[in-house]
Amino acid sequence: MRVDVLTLFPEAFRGPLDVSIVKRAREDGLLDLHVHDIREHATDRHRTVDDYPFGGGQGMVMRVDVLDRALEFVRAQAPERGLVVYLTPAGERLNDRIVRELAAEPRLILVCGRYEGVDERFVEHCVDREISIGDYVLTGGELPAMVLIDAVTRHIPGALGDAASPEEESFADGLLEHPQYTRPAVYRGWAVPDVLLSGHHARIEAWRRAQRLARTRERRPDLLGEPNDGAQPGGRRERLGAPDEVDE
Ligand code: 9D3
Repeated sequence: MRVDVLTLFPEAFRGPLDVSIVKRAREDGLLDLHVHDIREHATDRHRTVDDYPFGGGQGMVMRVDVLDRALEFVRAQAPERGLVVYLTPAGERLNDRIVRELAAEPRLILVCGRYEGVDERFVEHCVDREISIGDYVLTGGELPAMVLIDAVTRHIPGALGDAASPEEESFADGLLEHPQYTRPAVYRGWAVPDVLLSGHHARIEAWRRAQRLARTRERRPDLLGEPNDGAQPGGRRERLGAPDEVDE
């Protein structure tokens, strides 16, 4: 898959996409990532990319002409048309279904906004999809674009290696994960649940299932089809039960 990013801050993309699975996918040629500086497509001597909003209001708006030239320049670098995704707080909220849809594309062109956003004519005529990563305000679309690239990369065949498959993961079946433990079995008196050391596989599976359901009911009732009425406890996590007093 080819991914092109249009941004005013190309340097933001060094680092997060140069580690772990995404790094490997790029080295293996599974992900062909190109980051482009929108400012290179400004034409005046001050290299202006934004201007005041018509009708008044706060902040600045990214210019349709600069964005359109940047898009056409980038688009011409490869034969695939590319699905144009604009990262915006006003977009559809990203989820597992959308990630899978985007991962099936041969090419994505991600547009990162800064300031108050981009001229709506660019959205109307050039953008295929508007995506938000959640209901909180960030300073720009760069981190959301990196989130999207990371999530999509995991779905490129071969990117996770032979063992792992994104098909059978949490969210695929709509429940949160059960807790995981490894050695030592007791640390500072903190003991691993007995059932996991029992070797009784049916009981272990039943315990894990119950944990997944309890966690989902407590933390994400919306995943169980309950309306999200905002009445979840929230805040600092509860620590249930007495401290385990077990010798190491
Ligand atoms: C005045 C209204 N603001 C929207 C809530 C303006 C505004 C604030 C911050 C416009 C853009 C931004 C920068 N954020 C993004 O570009 C962004 C974003 C986000 O802030 N949260 C979640 N997902 C995304 S995707 C792009």
